Amino acid sequence: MSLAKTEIRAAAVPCEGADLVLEAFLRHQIKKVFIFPGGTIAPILDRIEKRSSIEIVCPRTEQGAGYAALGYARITGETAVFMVTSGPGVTNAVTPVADAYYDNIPLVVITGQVGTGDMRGDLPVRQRGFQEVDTVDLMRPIAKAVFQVTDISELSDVMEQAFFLAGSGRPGPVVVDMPMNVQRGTIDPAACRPVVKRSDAAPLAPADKIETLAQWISAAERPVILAGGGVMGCGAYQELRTLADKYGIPVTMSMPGMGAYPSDAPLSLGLCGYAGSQYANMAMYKSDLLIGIGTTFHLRQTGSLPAKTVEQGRIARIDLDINELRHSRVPLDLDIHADAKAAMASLDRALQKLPAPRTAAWQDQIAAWKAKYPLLTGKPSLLPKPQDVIAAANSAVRGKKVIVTTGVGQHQVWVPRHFDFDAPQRVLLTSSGHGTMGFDLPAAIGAKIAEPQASVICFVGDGSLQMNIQELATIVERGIDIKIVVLDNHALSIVAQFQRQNWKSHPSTGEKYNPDFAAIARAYGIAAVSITSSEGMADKFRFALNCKGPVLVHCQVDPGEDLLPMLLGGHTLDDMSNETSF
Ligand SMILES: Cc1ncc(C[n+]2csc(CCOP(=O)(O)OP(=O)(O)O)c2C)c(N)n1
Repeated sequence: MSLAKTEIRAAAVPCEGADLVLEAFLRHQIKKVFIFPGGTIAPILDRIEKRSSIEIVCPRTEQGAGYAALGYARITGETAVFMVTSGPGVTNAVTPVADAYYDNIPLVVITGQVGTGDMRGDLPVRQRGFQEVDTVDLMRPIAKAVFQVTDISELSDVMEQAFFLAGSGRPGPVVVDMPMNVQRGTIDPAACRPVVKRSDAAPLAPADKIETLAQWISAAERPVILAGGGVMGCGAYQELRTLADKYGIPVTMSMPGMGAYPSDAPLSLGLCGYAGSQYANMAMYKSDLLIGIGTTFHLRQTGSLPAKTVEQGRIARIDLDINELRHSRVPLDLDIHADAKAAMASLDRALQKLPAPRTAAWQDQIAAWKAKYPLLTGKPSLLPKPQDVIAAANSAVRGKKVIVTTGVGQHQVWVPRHFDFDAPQRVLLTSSGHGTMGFDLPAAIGAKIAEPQASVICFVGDGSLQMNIQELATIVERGIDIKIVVLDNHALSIVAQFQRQNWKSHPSTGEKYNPDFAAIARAYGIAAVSITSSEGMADKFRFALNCKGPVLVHCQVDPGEDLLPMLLGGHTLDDMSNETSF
């Protein structure tokens, strides 16, 4: 894209704070900004529009803009820019910022703020400026860094730091709060604090620890790799495949790690943890060497008994974040502070000099567990099973490059169980750490903007869809070709299941009235298909997912389906529950 209009700025001396923000965007080759407008962000929007070719993407709410930015960042691998106005714009932005923090997504967030003269500061009053809110304190616990620029001469260097911090090391959101008078203030660029270019180098995999791990792998009889979002973040798919395939090591994945290794490969164990399969969890539990790569060993992956993650065996962990290693939830026998890609390449070199592990018997054992504990697809019912819906969609797009987004709930788990992932060809975007309903639709929009050639499918529960359903308008307005598959069970079913399991009833989560989502889609101008029976479902999916233009597929699915098996609190990984809550 040509950024020719930006040269106009160079001639303007002195310049305004808003020009300096734009200049930082251009220095970092920002091509799109995701925003929801308001008065205190208007000066920067004006500059972007008049003096650059950067595209302003404006969904219908701050959450919509935030999640579109996250989808865009995940797919491009670049830092995305998300801008909101002060006050309610900021408070609405909190949730996507938290998502970026917990799921390591590089994001620069520009928040408008009242002028410095209108700020409450340390006064014991609630508010001085209209739409004033304490952005710094609100964002501090959910951002890698938060800046408030009160001196225009520091603005350019603060922006530089923001981009550096967002994208370096373990990525995340960085917030820059911009008071109105700083955006509109003027300065001679020569008077600005110089912009310091920062760089960092990923920690080198320590040779002695790599050697130790290589020896452990060589001697292991039952090794398992648990690949997490860190493998996806650094694009180390090939290194992981080399390690697993060359040395016969089965691979399981966390939700953010799905696709790091192909779901349908013989050594794949798919999703692990509370919602994974019994065979994946069995393999972790019975392993003699569990190797976590770019994963937090979160409660959701290893259960509530961290000291009993493996029955008898060693645990090694490779991570870029030293604090994660120092404060590992699961006790470690070996920690390796390194970038996953570099560490796996070093590990392969070290393993080449050692006898390969003998894992044939282990692989046979895992095949036996796969046969004994197949993924359940529920009892027959009149309405289609959600698992079958996802499997039908999976078959309909076989061979295509596909990006999948989800909401949060049962459907979020059925997707990695029944849809095949294989990055970078088939990628899953989902809200993992923060687990936010409403991530689904806007993240799909951002993903499609990032990669227009890919097929983008948004699997969404009826509850999650209604969190950001207004983004159907953005889809139409921008002509975005995404396919939306609504799994409508008239329930907030994962919570309903939890309630029934514990208290035998499901107040406020079951038997929800829902509108005809297909009719709603048509009202927005989106083609829609309704599915109420398994008969002909495969053909409907083949048509809906492969035609041109956005389509919403409204599937009425069996409300009597539990997410099973499930790893409940207080149980070890070999002991998932199959007990229905109904
Ligand atoms: C913003 C937000 N509010 C509340 C929750 C708690 N919650 C998790 S899943 C869920 C129900 C989701 O329902 P639906 O999207 O229909 O998915 P289903 O479980 O039926 O597949 C709720 C209420 C959440 N994760 N996010």
